Amino acid sequence: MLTRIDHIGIACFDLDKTVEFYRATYGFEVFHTEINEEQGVREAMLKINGTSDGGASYLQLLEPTREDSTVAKWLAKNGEGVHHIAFGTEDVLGDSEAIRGKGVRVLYDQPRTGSMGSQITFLHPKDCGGVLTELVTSHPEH
Ligand code: CMX
Ligand code: CO
Repeated sequence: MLTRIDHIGIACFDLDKTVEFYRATYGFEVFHTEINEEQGVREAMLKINGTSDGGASYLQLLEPTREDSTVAKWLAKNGEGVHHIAFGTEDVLGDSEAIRGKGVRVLYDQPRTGSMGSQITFLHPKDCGGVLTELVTSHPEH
């Protein structure tokens, strides 16, 4: 069951500059940074709220690490902006399989590693009204 907004993914050309915008404008601080080579991104997670069941919500700021990454391709076409939304679930594989059964393309057969040790998959934006949609099962610590 999808129970919350896990994060909103925002693509940018310059991660440090974008982090500074969110700090100076809203007071959001960086909770975590990492490079995900498989996804081709350097990212900063800004924690917006925490909840008692461990299901926090974040902004995920994304800068491409290589020319052929999906985010680089998207930035070249669209410029900076909202790239995807992500719903949280305790069972990313089970929920994605159920959604696949409704005729929505799921991009991965098995969940892959996302931010902070989470397990993630994506739904094709063309089957979701133009919204690239990620499903996330957080690492138990987050
Ligand atoms: N939101 C909405 N539509 C999108 C999109 C996005 N983020 N990315 C691509 N599209 C649309 C394009 O506009 C295009 O539409 P048109 O045919 O009408 O022009 C269509 O989808 C195909 O786009 P494309 O540029 O040819 O891109 P690809 O098909 O090569 O890749 C996708 C699209 C969704 C398969 C790819 O972006 C993907 O695999 N995404 C999942 C992984 C990812 O995004 N990783 C980065 C984030 C990591 C994280 O969150 O941790
Ligand atoms: Co994401």
